[in-house]
Amino acid sequence: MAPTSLFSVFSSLIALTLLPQRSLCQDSTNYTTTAYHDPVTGLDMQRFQDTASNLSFAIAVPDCANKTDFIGQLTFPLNGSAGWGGFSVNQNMVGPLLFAAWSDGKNVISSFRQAPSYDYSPPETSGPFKARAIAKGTSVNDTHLCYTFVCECCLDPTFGFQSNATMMGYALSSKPVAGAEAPSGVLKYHDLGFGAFKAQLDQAKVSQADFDGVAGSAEAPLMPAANATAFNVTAAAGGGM
Ligand SMILES: *[C@@H]1O[C@H](CO)[C@@H](O)[C@H](O)[C@H]1NC(C)=O
Ligand SMILES: *[C@@H]1O[C@H](CO)[C@@H](O)[C@H](O)[C@H]1NC(C)=O
Ligand SMILES: *[C@@H]1O[C@H](CO)[C@@H](O)[C@H](O)[C@H]1NC(C)=O
Ligand SMILES: *[C@@H]1O[C@H](CO)[C@@H](O)[C@H](O)[C@H]1NC(C)=O
Ligand SMILES: *[C@@H]1O[C@H](CO)[C@@H](O)[C@H](O)[C@H]1NC(C)=O
Ligand SMILES: *[C@@H]1O[C@H](CO)[C@@H](O)[C@H](O)[C@H]1NC(C)=O
Ligand SMILES: *[C@@H]1O[C@H](CO)[C@@H](O)[C@H](O)[C@H]1NC(C)=O
Ligand SMILES: CC(=O)N[C@H]1CO[C@H](CO)[C@@H](O)[C@@H]1O
Repeated sequence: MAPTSLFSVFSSLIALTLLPQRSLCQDSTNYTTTAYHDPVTGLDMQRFQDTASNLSFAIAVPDCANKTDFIGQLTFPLNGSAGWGGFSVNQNMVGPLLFAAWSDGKNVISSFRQAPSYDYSPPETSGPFKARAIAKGTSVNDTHLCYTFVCECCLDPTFGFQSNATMMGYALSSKPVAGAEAPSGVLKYHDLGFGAFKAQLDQAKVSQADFDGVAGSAEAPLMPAANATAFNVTAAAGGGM
């Protein structure tokens, strides 16, 4: 899967300048998740790793039908605390449930977003979805962020998740988040990378007991800012490139 064909960009001009760079560079990224044993949670997860940017996203789902929760682990480099990384529940940027995490200099701050267009920081959105940090798998310093979390009610078709395809998107930016102390922080362009990957969720299943064992230690969710807009399910159904 070409990284640039999906999870598109804020302007087609920028897209044109990024496309050749990524496709000409030697890129050993495998855009299908592979097996990953996470030593922190002890879970056998599936993990995507972007070798160009060093962003990785690991996922485990409970072995039980009709579940919308997952345990995720997002890691990526920071530059003097600056930057943000995130994922989309499908291959698109415009429409589906998005998530971003960053550092406020001390802690990991995160929020859910929904992009009505490509051309500005996707506004914060509110809904039944929640991210709850797993403290033993969460750390941040000036150069590195690791956020291990339970994502509750995230893999819902209503929010753009397609259980038949299980493509997901990722993005990474080196740019400082303005107002980083709040979940409404302003996200700048994902200059370090973006794209889609195939999340092999069938192979990311862990027993409900193991899932609950890890999820049970998760902290209270970081609540969205008061002005977050309610998630628009109509827009999620429409999708975008
Ligand atoms: C990517 O990972 C998948 C799943 O493990 C594997 O089947 C495939 O061979 C890998 N592709 C490459 C190019 O390594
Ligand atoms: C990614 O990680 C490798 C191995 O640690 C390192 O050599 C490389 O500089 C890193 N690249 C980026 C963009 O952080
Ligand atoms: C880190 O940020 C500084 C200041 O913006 C910049 O000069 C430098 O190139 C960045 N380093 C990396 C590895 O991106
Ligand atoms: C930042 O955290 C990473 C990952 O835990 C670690 O490898 C690195 O040494 C840390 N950097 C500093 C300056 O502590
Ligand atoms: C998955 O289902 C959605 C919604 O029904 C459809 O739009 C999409 O084309 C399907 N994808 C695949 C790979 O079958
Ligand atoms: C909420 O308020 C913050 C801070 O004033 C602002 O940056 C953000 O764009 C607002 N979000 C929405 C969804 O209006
Ligand atoms: C929700 O999205 C649809 C389709 O993009 C749009 O027509 C509608 O105005 C949006 N609703 C709200 C409340 O923004
Ligand atoms: C309501 C709903 O989504 N039900 C589904 C639960 O999972 C089983 C097995 O995967 C499906 O057959 C149901 O349609």
